[in-house]
Amino acid sequence: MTGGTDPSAGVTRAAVILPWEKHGAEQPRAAEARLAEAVGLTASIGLVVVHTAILPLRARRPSTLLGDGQVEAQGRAIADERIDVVVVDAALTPVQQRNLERAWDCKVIDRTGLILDIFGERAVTREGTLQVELAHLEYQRSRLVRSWTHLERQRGGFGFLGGPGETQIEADRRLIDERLVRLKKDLEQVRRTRGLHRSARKRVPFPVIALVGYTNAGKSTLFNALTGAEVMAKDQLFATLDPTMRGLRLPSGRRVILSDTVGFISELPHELVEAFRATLEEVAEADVILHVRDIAHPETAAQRSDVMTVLGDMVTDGTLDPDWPDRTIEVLNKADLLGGVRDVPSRSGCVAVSAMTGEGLEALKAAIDVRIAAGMDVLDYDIPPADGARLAWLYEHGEVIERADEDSVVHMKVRLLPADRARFERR
Ligand SMILES: Nc1nc2c(ncn2[C@@H]2O[C@H](COP(=O)(O)OP(=O)(O)O)[C@@H](O)[C@H]2O)c(=O)[nH]1
Ligand SMILES: [Mg+2]
Repeated sequence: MTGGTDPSAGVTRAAVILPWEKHGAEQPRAAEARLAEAVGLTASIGLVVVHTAILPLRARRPSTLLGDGQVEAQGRAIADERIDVVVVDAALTPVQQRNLERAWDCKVIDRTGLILDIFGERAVTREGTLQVELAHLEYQRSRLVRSWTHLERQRGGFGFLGGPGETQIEADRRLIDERLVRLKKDLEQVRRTRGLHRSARKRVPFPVIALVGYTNAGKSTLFNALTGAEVMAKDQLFATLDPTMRGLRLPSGRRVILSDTVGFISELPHELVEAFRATLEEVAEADVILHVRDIAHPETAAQRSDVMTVLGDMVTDGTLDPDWPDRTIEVLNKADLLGGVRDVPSRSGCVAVSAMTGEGLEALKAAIDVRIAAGMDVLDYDIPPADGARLAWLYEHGEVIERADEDSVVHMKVRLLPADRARFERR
């Protein structure tokens, strides 16, 4: 994030404003849920949200989107709260964005801009980074063009001679176009060699558990509750290590790595779909997928099918193995809001929990253990007693089911992950 920061406090103070068009009877709750999502997204890039508002939209004013009275009232709150950045949870034209920045004397970003920031921070793979950069440049380019035509219109009669603004924007546009061409080439190249990269990355020493689900479903809360980490939610700004991966020991004693991913976002702007998919790549690498759901959300069923559809599409384009449902546990989170885990209707493959109260977490860990074991191979190895290193390796990475020691050989029966089996047999 750029924009005004308060160096003494070390935080960027943000407001989140949701322009809301009235439709449908259910709307107050839907608006609250949408605002909560936008607040969650804003907080996820380290901004501190100190002011929020839901503003009914009567007409979409071309100059500011919002009405004059709304702009003024928000301006007072923004000054009072010493706000550095305002997130407007809507699509703003470049003109609207600029006019609001002038009226409020602070940085203004719209929904697409915010989401691009989040993706930019969270893209891990080379392909993901390129994909996000591509979406970012296309966004910038569209802003350039539109603000240029606007300036031309303002300049009126003498615009046809081409002012300094025009040549500058032409030059910027050319630069962006060149960069776009290069990016697309790089992206093609990376895609062609994707298989190679993937097998190289497969060498993480422990099984990986990926959390997926909508923003605000409780992924980070669950991540913290399971790993006992306190840093995530509030201190993200100061975290130097990758805050999205952390180790965890399961009831069996097995160590795994938990990986928090970018959340699904309602009504994802069309031009960001590819970039979002790219951030989900780590899911394809995971040994177990935890699909975290907010079962108290008004649209919980629609959210679930969105997640299933996107994962299904990843199978179609070859990014995800078709067996992913076998490796997935549906986590029915926020059970406390429905009266506790016993009051949540459940099916097999689902575990009801409350990441907030901790209820159900032991059952969830046990379920993860079962999933991992189900994906393991049971193997027999004969190892010379002197080969302590290989024996130790099996204890460290596998589950020893039986051991029979003879003078010249140790018979071992162990459960190993397919990847570990390959690694062991290569030694
Ligand atoms: N009542 C309740 N709230 C929860 C629970 N888990 C998370 N939350 C809240 O839901 C909001 C979003 O949580 P967060 O972990 O940031 O969601 P993420 O976007 O999926 O990472 C926060 O305000 C959490 O405090 C839960 O089990 N019960
Ligand atoms: Mg989160």
